[in-house]
Amino acid sequence: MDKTWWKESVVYQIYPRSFNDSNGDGIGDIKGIIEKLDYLKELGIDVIWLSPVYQSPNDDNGYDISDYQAIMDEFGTMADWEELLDEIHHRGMKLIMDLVVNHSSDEHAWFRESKKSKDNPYRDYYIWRPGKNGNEPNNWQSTFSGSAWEYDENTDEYFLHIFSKKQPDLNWENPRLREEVYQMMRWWLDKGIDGFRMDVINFISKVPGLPDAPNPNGEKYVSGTKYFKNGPRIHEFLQEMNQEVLGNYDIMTVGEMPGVDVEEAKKYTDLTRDELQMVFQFEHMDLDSGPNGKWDLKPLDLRDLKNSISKWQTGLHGVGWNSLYLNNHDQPRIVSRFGNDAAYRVESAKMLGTFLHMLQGTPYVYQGEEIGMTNIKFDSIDAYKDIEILNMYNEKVVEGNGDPNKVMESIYVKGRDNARTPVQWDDSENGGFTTGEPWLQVNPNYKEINAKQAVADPNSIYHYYRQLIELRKKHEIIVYGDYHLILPDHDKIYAYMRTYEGEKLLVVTNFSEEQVEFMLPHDVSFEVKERLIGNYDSSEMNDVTSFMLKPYEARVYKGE
Ligand code: TEU
Ligand code: CA
Repeated sequence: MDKTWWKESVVYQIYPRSFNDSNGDGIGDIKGIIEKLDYLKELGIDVIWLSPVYQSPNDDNGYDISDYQAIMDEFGTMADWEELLDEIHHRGMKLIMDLVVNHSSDEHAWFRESKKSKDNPYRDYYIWRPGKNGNEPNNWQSTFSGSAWEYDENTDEYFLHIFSKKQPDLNWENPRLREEVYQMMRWWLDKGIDGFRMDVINFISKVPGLPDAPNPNGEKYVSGTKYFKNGPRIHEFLQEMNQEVLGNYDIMTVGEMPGVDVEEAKKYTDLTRDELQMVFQFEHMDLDSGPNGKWDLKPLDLRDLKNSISKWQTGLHGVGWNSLYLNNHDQPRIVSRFGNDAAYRVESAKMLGTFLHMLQGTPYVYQGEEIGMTNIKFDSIDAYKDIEILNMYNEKVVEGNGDPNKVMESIYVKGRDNARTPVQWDDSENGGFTTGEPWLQVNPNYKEINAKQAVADPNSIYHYYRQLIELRKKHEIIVYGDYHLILPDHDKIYAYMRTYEGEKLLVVTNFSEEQVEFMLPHDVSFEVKERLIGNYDSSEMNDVTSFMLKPYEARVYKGE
């Protein structure tokens, strides 16, 4: 397996609006990020992924871009951004930017032109269709509720928007559009950035004809995902992008790909195919949803997690490369989700970090994860800001007859604002995030959970993450070793073995608040040499054939 820097790196995701506010307007900004770079360096971070900082009307917090080559005023200036890049590079870290080119904002100059007339030169930058029998061109549903089509009176046609109606989909069938995107990408790369995270990049090729999706229950709108995920020309487009842009730079690339499976992911990440290096897949994030989508709550069965992760670990081994994540700005906080954010917050956060960081792949840490930030419960829907939450609530409760308590419960468990409350830096007002009024309320637990406390406490989640990251730098087996699941049927213990050049790593994690006994299966041989890390004090050694695990305990042993 080829060794490269991006396989050996640990990435930290910054969602700038919620990271750190330097000027008291309640909104995180670029200068605020610069103030915290030493904190990230000390954590051991190699690469920073910055969620969008481009000019945007913020219908979807920057994922609706009106100018790809300008910085959002609220976040600062291009000079601030250049300083940020310099400061990151000075510290020996790298910066990857978010690339959002499945759609733009409806306020982008291209779309303003495109709307003007059917023969405008920019018309075909977007996906316009006439209505069908007085209705939308097809029955696809928007990710953010309602139809995926918006009617425009001026030209009497509809445009496609898989996300909000302020996020019209770009038409990748148009070679002029593709060339403009490539130029823009080169412009950023020539400024010295180190790669891209590509937003829903597996959605850019749509099935020609944009057919209606099957609708057995006669609903108004239904998911059209199968007509645009991993679409017919997707590999061609990515190969072209690689040839025109990516392949000419030493950079890191990761494609966000809802609905991708292992077989497709092999194609995307097999380096000999010249597409991308990694994908963000969602299988493990969908295990606690029922058949009706993310708001259909279902408890996690640990065996499902084992099946899914193991399939990805072995499937991509030697072919492509995994990204490893449990959090991002779209997902609830993992300690509240797969852990226990009350009695065992510290223990379970460390256990989940251990589970993830000992796998093969490139780990991503989302802001606040390293201090064990938790989900939020606002009493009123009015305190929420996320367009997905607000549209869903409106559709189900305001316009429909859904039970408001049930809907609020699903928002508490799955809403994206769980991940977006401001980072808790210290125990001063607003957690030290801002001296003003924060754009989204700070989680009231900031007095207890904050970075200042975590840095000062050697037993904190922060220092534990720092050690996990350090171990990855010291032991090649953590990066490159292959993976074997052990105890596949156990419903509380997730244990696996890594092997590399005659060495072995044994990772044992307890996903429950019960004491459980671990027993090494008879057909697995392992001789302990060293205990690498664990989330409880444990002097007891060295026989690992059987031992008791405390609630949410995690242990990692090196041996042969
Ligand atoms: O998300 C794409 C995506 O499909 C999801 O993660 C989505 O947010 C979730 O399924 C909703 O339930 C990306 C961005 O990460 C997200 O923040 C944007 O809103 C979206 O694309 C549109 O740009
Ligand atoms: Ca600010």
